Amino acid sequence: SARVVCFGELLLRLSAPGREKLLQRPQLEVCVGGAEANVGVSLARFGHHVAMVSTVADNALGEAVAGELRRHGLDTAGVRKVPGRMGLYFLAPGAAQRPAEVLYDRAGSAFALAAADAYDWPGLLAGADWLHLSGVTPALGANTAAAALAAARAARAAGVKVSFDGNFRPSLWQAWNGDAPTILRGLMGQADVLFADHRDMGVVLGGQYPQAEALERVRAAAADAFAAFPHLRWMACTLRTPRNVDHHALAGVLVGRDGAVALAPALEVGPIVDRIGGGDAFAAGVLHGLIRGWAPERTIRFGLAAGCLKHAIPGDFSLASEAEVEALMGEGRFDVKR
Ligand code: KDG
Repeated sequence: SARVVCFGELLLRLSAPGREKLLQRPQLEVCVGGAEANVGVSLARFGHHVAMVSTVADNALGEAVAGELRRHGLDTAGVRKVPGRMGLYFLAPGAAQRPAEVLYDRAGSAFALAAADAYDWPGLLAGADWLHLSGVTPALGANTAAAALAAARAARAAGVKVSFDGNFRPSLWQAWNGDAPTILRGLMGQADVLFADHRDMGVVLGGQYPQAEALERVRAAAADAFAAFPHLRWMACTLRTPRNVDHHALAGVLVGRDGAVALAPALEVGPIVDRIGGGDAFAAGVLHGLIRGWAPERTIRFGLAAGCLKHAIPGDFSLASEAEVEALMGEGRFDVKR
């Protein structure tokens, strides 16, 4: 197993019960989320040692969030507690013609306000094999953008592999007029593994990708990414075909620096219980395969099955074990369509 450090904001998620709109009834369900923590929880389930690095509010909410991560096997010694507030997000799951609604309430959170030099990266990364980051962290403001870049650079300097999930969130960047292309390019330039599709690459590299087959667009984006980012060895993404709010088809693609493309054929996913965190579960599954040294085909099939399985688990975290993911891969419970 590997030692993985995840750096990012820990959020409380407040969601309307069932298919209700927000506060349709005066009741909300609470769980813990945050893209990087979601990846960490999956990796811990798959047997890795995962340390979370973050900053939370020094109050009962911050305590509860750190405790929840520990309950799922994460090491929280690197979670700083400072006076301030927790970031929140509100969710109203979609239903039929009504799309899901996500409302962030995280401006000025303890994490967003933490100074870039608040983290002792050489110490936090000592003994680690991987550092996982995502594009959510630099989208929160200049402090967190600098912190993410410092983390990635320290990892490179220490020989710790860097995994980066593009996770482009336009509304967060717009809130402070952040220069997403430049900042994301800087981070991707440190990455060994990149989770991103042609849309992310379009934002970062300004590429125009052919209106051809989805797979061709991913291939073109990957070629651009490998040309732009010297350390990059793997790029992975899912290809999603929406059916309706309850159901979609997901395929997976993993491209290597040598141009080899491994495909996981599309799986039909639905009825969807909760799709939030599906991308994080996919990233964790692919990382697990890369850590294990599996062949690219097995790695991407495992990642895709892990991402699909998350859609059947309520909350942000995927609690699926390796055996459960493998059972899904083998069982062909989903229709396999090309
Ligand atoms: O990938 C899941 C995330 O979207 C969720 O946990 C909230 O971190 C979050 C974000 O910034 O969107």
